[in-house]
Amino acid sequence: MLTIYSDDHRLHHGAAELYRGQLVPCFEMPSRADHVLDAVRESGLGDVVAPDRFDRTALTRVHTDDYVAFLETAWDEWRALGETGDALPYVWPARGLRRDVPPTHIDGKLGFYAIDAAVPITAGTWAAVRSSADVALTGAQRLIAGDHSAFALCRPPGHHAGARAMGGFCYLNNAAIAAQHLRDHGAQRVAILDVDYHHGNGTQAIFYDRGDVFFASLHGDPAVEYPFFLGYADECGVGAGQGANRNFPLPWGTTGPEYLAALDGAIADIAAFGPDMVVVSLGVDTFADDPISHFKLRGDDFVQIGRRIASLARPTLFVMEGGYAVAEIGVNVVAVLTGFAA
Ligand code: FKS
Ligand code: ZN
Repeated sequence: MLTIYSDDHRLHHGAAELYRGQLVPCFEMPSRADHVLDAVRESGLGDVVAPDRFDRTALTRVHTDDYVAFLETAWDEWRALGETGDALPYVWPARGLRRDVPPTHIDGKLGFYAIDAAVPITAGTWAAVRSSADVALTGAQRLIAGDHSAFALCRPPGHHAGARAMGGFCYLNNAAIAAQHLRDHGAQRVAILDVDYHHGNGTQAIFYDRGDVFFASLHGDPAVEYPFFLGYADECGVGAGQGANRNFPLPWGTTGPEYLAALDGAIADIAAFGPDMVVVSLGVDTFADDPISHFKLRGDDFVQIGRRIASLARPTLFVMEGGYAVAEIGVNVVAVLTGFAA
């Protein structure tokens, strides 16, 4: 299995995020990707290659033009205020406020285009974000070219980003952009399986009214877990997308066997949908020692995830999402990938 990776991810390194009333160092940090890359290289999984550059139009197949334009210029607009620290939103168009008029001031734009404050914008954020999408698109292109699998070692992650919103460390939705690229270049039906600990609200919302892209997600119950406002079991899709969305909210403390039982359900749904190709939003923050999550998966559980995905017997693109136990993130990612490849 080929891994696609770019050092450009380093250009995005937020200083701090708000966590329980304190500013703490960002959990989503460059060393995460370094550990995954090291583990991939040690594993003998296959070669590591640089991404190709894709047209901006590959991004606007999923995101709105005004949102991409916001991401492209946000840092320059922030710097023009005389600021040198990270740009962060602080006000949002919540209930009772207008969300039909995009503000022109950067402070307003940051909130208009964000679902939360976990999305610092730095001088290098756009370059890193664009490169992260290129990594996913290059992986998708490998499947189109006939490869059976590929691993897009993306950073920053993507699954919380909606068509017109950033959030939860995510700016462009790499998995959604890759899935759309597969649709645009041959695949009639694509399934996205999201095994990150957090619900992939952005991916769900992007494809919610479509019958050609199936979305299944296993995640911490949104009643008690970020992103809180999407990810319940009764969200099944609308219109042409009715029945093409499936959520498996799971309680804090979920163990490997319990998780794998739910995964069997998701795999069965995907098999019934009959996709030509599969995209996996691969987060390993389901790990027992993850500092911000509450599942109890370990070692062989990750191998089993990979094996079950392989049972679908479809060309499969793995797209890196979360995982914050930095020292173990590489081992856990490689466990999924080698479980798939075995
Ligand atoms: C800690 C509280 C939680 C936001 C959590 C975001 C999780 C991101 C992720 C992704 F895959 F996108 F990276 N804050 N401050 O793991 O789902
Ligand atoms: Zn996560």
